[in-house]
Amino acid sequence: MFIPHFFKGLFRTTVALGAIAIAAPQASAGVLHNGWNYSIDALNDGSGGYGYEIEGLATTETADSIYFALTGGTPLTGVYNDRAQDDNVGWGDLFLNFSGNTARKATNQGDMFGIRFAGTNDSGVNKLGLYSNVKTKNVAGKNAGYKNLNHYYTAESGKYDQYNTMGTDLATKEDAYAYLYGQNVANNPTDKNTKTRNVIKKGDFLGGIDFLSDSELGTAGLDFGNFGVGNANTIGFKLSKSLFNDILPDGISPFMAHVFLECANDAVAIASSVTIPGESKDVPEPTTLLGLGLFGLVVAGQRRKSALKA
Ligand SMILES: [Ca+2]
Ligand SMILES: [Ca+2]
Ligand SMILES: [Ca+2]
Repeated sequence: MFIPHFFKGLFRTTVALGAIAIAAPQASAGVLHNGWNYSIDALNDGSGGYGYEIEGLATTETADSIYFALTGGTPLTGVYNDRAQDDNVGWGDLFLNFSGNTARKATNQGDMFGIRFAGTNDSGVNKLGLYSNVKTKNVAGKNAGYKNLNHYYTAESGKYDQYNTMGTDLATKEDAYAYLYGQNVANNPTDKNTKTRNVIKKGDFLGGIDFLSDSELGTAGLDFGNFGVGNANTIGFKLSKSLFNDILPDGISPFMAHVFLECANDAVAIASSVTIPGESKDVPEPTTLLGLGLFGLVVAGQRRKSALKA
């Protein structure tokens, strides 16, 4: 069973927090810098040139909002490509998984969230914003891309199989396969069992997102330049934590986020966490703490069980 190192740390943090009932420190993964958590992607694994090169994904939070930022050679509105059905290849949708399970299992169980942030892409949902209970689909075929991940990794003698293939937190293709499809697939990836699912097919709309300008992102502390990237296109947006009311428990929720381009020529993921404020932040009620502890224990327990089976 694949358990990303950082993810394991996050779950431990959650459990410990429930047990000792101390004010929540910000759980972290990836690379922390100036208040943001960064996952820097391989800089030479974008098939087709710089227009299809993801450089990084970063996230942070304030008391009431979650922030995401993406950077690379692909602009928010995509790039012209006459081999795509709509003559345009851009970003897929960003997926958020709080379940502690693989992306496939989370999706099958109705636990996957998705954010459509690229208004010109081929998403199956219309409005930009956050969706719950998402089903996913593949649009790489009509965007002149890789319909499956095995094809991407074996194309051109494996030149796109680079370290940090989906950023810092899914560094190898085995990690990527295991997170997306499960360990069995990671052990034997084929064209058939690694279909690229890169946009929302359908889901329940929870609310919109607010885009952030470069200067707003800078004020918020974003600094891709610290890692030598972020010189071309940086896309940033935030969403209100209130969209997760009655969905996520109060306290720290670890998550995995990932995004592919529409052509699946590049992808990146990040392991991070968000703290959902309780109704009484300073003096948590016992039930809240109990809930938090149980949530962490249940998730950690599920993962241990999975690990035993694998
Ligand atoms: Ca890349
Ligand atoms: Ca397209
Ligand atoms: Ca990548």
